[in-house]
Formats: sequence, C-alpha cells, structure tokens
Amino acid sequence: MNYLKKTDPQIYKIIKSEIKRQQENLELIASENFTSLAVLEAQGSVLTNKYAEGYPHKRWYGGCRNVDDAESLAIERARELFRAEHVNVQAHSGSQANMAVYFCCLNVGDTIMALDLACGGHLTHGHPHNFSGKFFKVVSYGVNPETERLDYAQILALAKEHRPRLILAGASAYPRAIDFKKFREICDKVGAYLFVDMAHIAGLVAAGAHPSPVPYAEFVSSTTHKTLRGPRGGFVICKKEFARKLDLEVFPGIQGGPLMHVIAAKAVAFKEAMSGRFEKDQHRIVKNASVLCDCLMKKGYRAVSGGTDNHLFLLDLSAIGLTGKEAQEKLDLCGITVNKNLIPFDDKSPVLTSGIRIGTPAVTSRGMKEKQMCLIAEFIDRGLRSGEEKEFAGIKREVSALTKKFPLYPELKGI
Ligand code: DSN
Repeated sequence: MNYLKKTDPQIYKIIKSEIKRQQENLELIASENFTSLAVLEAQGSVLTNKYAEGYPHKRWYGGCRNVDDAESLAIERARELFRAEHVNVQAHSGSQANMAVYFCCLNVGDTIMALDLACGGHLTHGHPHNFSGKFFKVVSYGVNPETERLDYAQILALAKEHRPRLILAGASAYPRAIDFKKFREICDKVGAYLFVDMAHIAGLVAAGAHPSPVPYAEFVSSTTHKTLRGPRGGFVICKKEFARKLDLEVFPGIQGGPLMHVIAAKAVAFKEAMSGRFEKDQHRIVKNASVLCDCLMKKGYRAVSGGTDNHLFLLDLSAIGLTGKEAQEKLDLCGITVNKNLIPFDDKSPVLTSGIRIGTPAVTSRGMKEKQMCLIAEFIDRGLRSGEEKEFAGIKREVSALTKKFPLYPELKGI
C-alpha cells in the first residue's frame, strides 16, 4: 500500500490497524469470512473506473468490452455452481437483491410471509423499519417453542389463513437445516411464490453441505461474502420465465451503474467455489460449528434448538445471568468477536438480547479444525466467566498466540 501510505497516511494507518485486528482476533461472526488474495486483487482493480449501466453487450456506455467479459463469466460460473436457470450478479448487496425480488413479483400492499427476526429472520424479511415492512403486509412465522425449529405445520396453517403472494424461506440466525421441499409444497397449496434468501448458507449450498433451494424456488437471493467467501455484494437466481423482469428490476429499477470491480471479484469467488478445496472447507465449517457448539454445551451452556446443522449456533446466556450485549463486550476484551443476538421468544430488547451468535466460516478459512474449536470453547467459557481486566488480557494473549499459528494470508509475509 505504498501509494496509499504517501497520499493518505490516516486511511493507511486505519487499514493497517484493521489488518492487525483481523490477524490477531478470533473472528466468530457467522456472516463474516476472509476472502482470498485473488478476490482482493480483482476487487481492488481498475475495473472500478468503468461505468457499465445495462447488461453484457447491451450497455448504455462505450468501452465495455472487458467488463462485458467479466460479467458474462460471473453469470456463467454462478449458473454452473448453483445449477441455475438465470442469474443476475449486479445486486450491490443482499438487501438490494431482496428488494429486486420483491419488486419483480409483488405489488405494494401484497402480503408476504417470512421468518420473525427474533427467530432468526433478517431485517429485509419484513421488519417494520425496513422497506420490506413498509411496502408489504407482513405475516411472520416463528419456530416451535419446544424444539426451537421451524414448524412446517404452523407455516402451512398461517399460509392458508393469510394467503400470501410470496413466502420467504431463509434466515440470518437459524442453526438448523431448512427443508425447501416442504416450503415448496406449502407454496403450491396456497399459490404463493417461493423466495429463498440463502445468503448465510450459499457456500454450504455450493459445496453440497446444505440442500439447495434452487430446484424448488422461483427466486433465490444471496450475498457473496459470507460462507461463499467472495467480495461484499449480492446476486439473485431465478427461473427463466422471470429473467427479463428481474434484470429490469435490478437495473434500472433499483440500481444505477454496476460495480464492475466487485462483479469481477464475484466471478473469481464463483470459480474458487467450484474447487475441491472449497468443498472440503465448507464441510469443515459445519463440522467445526458442531464441535464448538458441543464443547460449549458440555460446559453447561444452552444452545438454541440443542445444537447446529450448519455454520452457526446461538447460545442462550440467560441462565448464567449475562445479556448478549455484556457477553459480546466481554469477549471483545478477549480478542474474540461475536455478535449479540435475539433468541426465539426473547424477553430482552434487540439492544440487549439474551443470546450470542457464533459462526465458524472465518476461523475455518484460516485452517482451524476440531482441536482449535475445543480451545476456542475454553477461551469463550473463561471470557464469559471473567470479570477482571487482567483475566481478559490473559485470554487475549492466548488468543493472539493461537491466531499467530493460523495467519490470515500465509502467502504474504509480514502484513
Ligand atoms: N448482517 C448479516 C448478518 O450478520 O447476518 C445479514 O445480512
């Protein structure tokens, strides 16, 4: 970063500090990951200089030959990876991807059904302060109070009662596998579109570590930066019949110029996701989550739904008298990054919460396995039970010794 260092030493210093933070800390936020150097290079390339409103070979600007090739490759690779009929790779984010899908098949005022935020849903799944909650009538489904898992009979009953135009399956804090076939059956019974937001599990889906929603859903949205390990961004998959309408909803419907540097980086990520190494890593993410969750349960912690089938789990901390916020802050002092999270039927506010969400994509990308998961469980347990500054500092030193053995980018010396 020699040019940046000279031009803007303040930003240079901030980025250096962030490299150090990412290198030294244990990243357990379930939606975060570390991209490859190839993704970083594509995203940091001159493609950022190019305007390319429109789609490959149908642009509103000249000079698009190279970015046409990049976007076409991204589309082809995503189609192959997810066995999709049509893919739009221009969505700037998961939120934009979701907006494009809603606008593609709904009218303002239509009824949608989606998972409640406290049970693992996302803001764009109908939260009253989000565009989705403002534009559409939202009926939320939850999880079964006993099992804390999706209750397909309850979802069907709600669907029959409210006759939604669209049912959304997908979550940002649900630790169990989702049965997309069952969702399809429910949608068929009430004549609703099935829309799956697979942002969290896209990498698992690509690698066969979670069943794919693509054969079942009219629309599937995703981000590229979570388990999929690409640049920060979104994309949408749909059935052929919606292709033209969906593309028009993304551009010019809700976005202007596509971010061609990000689209090129998405293409790189899709290529990487076809490799054997990626497939192995995705299965390892699931194994690591299961081991880490088991180790913590053996120490007396309660995991929502009693465990995990995917890349994340939720710990309910109410029994040990901590809020999610307090837990997040304590672990931060230990160099362990998690996020506070509502748990099903939480009696605390979203600012406090009763739980924390823990995910293993980022530590797995660094090469960590079962042995390290057990060690991390020790750190978390000690961190949550500590109260003294020197105890937190001691754990932080041990965390730093562990992360040093698993460098973020082993190819680069001394970053
Ligand atoms: N903010 C993401 C998450 O952490 O799950 C979802 O978009």
